[in-house]
Amino acid sequence: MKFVLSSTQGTHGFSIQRTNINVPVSTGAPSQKVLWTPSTKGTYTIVCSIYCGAGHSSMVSTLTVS
Ligand SMILES: [Cu+2]
Repeated sequence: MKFVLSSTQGTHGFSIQRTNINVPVSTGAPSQKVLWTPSTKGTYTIVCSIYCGAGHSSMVSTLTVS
């Protein structure tokens, strides 16, 4: 699985919970590429791990590995 990460506004953190993936992503920085091979099926929660202002707490998503 490959994630290509960039930010159009501010600094954020791309974190997949229950893994050691936690990558800062900043405006103007080159895209971050993250490769991950899940070893366990299931649902993973993705959060922004760096406080980025209003809306930070709503920056949550899920990823299902089947
Ligand atoms: Cu944030």
